[in-house]
Amino acid sequence: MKIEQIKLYNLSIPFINSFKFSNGELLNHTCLIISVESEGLTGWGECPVFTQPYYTYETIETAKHILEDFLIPKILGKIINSPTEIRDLFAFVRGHNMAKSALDCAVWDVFAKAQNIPLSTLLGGVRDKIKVGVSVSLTDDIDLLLKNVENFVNQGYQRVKLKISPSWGLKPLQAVREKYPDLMLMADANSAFTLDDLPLLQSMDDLNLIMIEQPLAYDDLLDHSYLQSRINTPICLDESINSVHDTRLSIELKSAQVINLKVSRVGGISNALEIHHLCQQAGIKLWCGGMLESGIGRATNLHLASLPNFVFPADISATNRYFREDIITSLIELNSEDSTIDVPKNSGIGVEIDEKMILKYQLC
Ligand code: OSB
Ligand code: MG
Repeated sequence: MKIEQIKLYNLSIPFINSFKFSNGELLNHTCLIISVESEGLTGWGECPVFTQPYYTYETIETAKHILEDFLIPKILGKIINSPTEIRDLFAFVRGHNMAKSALDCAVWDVFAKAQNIPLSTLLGGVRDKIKVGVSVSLTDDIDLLLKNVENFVNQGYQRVKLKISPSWGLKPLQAVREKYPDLMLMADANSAFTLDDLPLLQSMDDLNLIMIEQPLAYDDLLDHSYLQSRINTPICLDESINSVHDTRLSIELKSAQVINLKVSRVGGISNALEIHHLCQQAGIKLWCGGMLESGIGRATNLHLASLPNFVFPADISATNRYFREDIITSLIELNSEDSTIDVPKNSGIGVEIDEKMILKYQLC
């Protein structure tokens, strides 16, 4: 397919409530949206990057620069025979995975649309609805936390992830566990702990958590390996896994039993697929993470999460968990009876883009 046109939109969509984690607080979902036009079809991809380098080193400004000055010129006007070519074409840029992922996902979408099949079919997906859970913002106000969790549980979410920080100790987790003895509960530290917190991390073993996500440094695999050998709760890596190579190292070092796989963090669908297959062989369980995406990234994630080795409920909640309005014409909704979301059935990512909303939330 000839890549005829590529457009980039810089958006800021307000959240219903701010999202707080150990590195900062977000009031809006900032992202770059990419469209790729080919043979009368349009593919869409999202770069869910923050304005500050809180989570990875990328920011809106760096992603825009890398896309406009390096990645877009590399494929614009070229003939691409398979979306798997994109990863190799982008290999000349080191890192900048979120920038790469947006364009890579848009090309995968346009190829699935050209074959008139859902993206999940092109990827080898095996299910048409995805078990999902919800990620709950950081707060030390226990009453507010319990109210927030109750609200999500009442909506039908069966798996809850609490953001945690060492300064507030175990109290938030203990309070939720006491009220919900059987809930699938987990914690995400976003790298806020060190090995000095070992006793605190060991005491989490009493809380029957399904996993603890990224307790230690964002660029560490060795300390996580040490920690995993001293706690029973499975460690899940998020920030530490940015490539196939990181995945191989974490398997060799036994740094984690679970990986939270985000297509944006690993630089696109080809890398996500390779990591998926590698983990499947190595007995490392996956689940699909989220970056507070708009409907475009949320839809891409639903297709990816249909692959067989995604075994824990995904961080893909319904649109109304975060947004009053979205840039797709239909909202993504929770099936409250079984805590699932349907994989969109139409071709490609399977959702229709609301260009009026893109213009409404576009920054100049
Ligand atoms: O660590 O998984 C994370 C959101 C932004 C940045 C990092 C993370 C998160 C989440 C929310 O936990 C996941 C979602 O609902 O999209
Ligand atoms: Mg995380």
